[in-house]
Amino acid sequence: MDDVSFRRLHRSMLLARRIDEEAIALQRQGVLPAYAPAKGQEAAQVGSAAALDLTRDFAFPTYRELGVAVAMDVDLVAYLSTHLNIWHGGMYDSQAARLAPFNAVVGGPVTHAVGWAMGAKLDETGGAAITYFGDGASSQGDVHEAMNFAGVYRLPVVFFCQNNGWAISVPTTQQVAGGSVAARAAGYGLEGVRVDGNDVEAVFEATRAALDRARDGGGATVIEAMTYRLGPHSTSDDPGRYRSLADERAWSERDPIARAARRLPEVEVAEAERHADEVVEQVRKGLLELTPRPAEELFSFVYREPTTALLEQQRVWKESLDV
Ligand SMILES: Cc1ncc(C[n+]2csc(CCOP(=O)(O)OP(=O)(O)O)c2C)c(N)n1
Ligand SMILES: [Mg+2]
Repeated sequence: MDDVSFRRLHRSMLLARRIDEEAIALQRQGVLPAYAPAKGQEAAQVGSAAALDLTRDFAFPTYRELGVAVAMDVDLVAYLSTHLNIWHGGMYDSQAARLAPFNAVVGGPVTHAVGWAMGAKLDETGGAAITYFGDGASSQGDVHEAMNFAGVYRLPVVFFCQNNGWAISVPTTQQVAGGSVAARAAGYGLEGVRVDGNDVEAVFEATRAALDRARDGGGATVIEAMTYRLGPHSTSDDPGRYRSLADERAWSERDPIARAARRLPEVEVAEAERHADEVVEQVRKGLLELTPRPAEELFSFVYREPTTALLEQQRVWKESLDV
């Protein structure tokens, strides 16, 4: 990888870390109702998303994909507005950003990505989907059905699992029988790859190869990025109740950002820090300035054409306002 590309990956990871810290601070200050920290997973998220071709690919994130949004250059105020709970989802244009609204249903984005990939194949767009999911999500029935479907129809999709060691308080060892998510790919006729999820360049290369293969009609790949969630599951969680500090410290030593920074001149790291500080300030200001949306929008954009049931709900809601 050339220096410019590597610098860009480091810059995105650092920005993701700083915004993540700011989001936690905003939650503690009562601005965001809740937040799911991504600390420690920046290499997996940024490395994979940076490999996308934004003119034709599409990403389907979970609730923990801030680094993906950063790497895809999504407007971060609009992205984080999802956590403010003032609208259906993030207030960015998903179609333009190539990033679906994030999905809090465990395993949910996986089926969406496979459906999108089916459409891309039928329409011959040449694009590929990437779907994010966790080690915990890999136990969901939906994920297995989606992988089988992708295998049967040879769909252009990359199943990107961030194995961060935990599904809230349940360790991977207690729910991934066989010890590997990537190994399951073989059963569905898919490629399976395990990668060091804290090595941003390795993640980028593995994802780029999988996307190329998908776009060339070679079928889907399961990538299992081995990483660690350094923070709590969410701002309501206390990891001290189920894991040791020694474990967290050991993984902190493998921090993906410090690791990337060691390959860069100090002056570039300082410049990336300065840039991150500037963006954090803008994002904080932007989020604080957001105001609630018109309540009527609760009914907009749910379906392309509203269903009879939805129109009926809207009517009842309007009536209740008149009382
Ligand atoms: C279908 C469904 N079941 C349960 C939950 C509650 N829940 C939220 S996150 C989570 C754990 C997910 O773990 P993993 O897939 O490893 O992702 P991570 O949170 O570690 O990124 C669970 C069980 C949910 N949101 N959706
Ligand atoms: Mg997990």
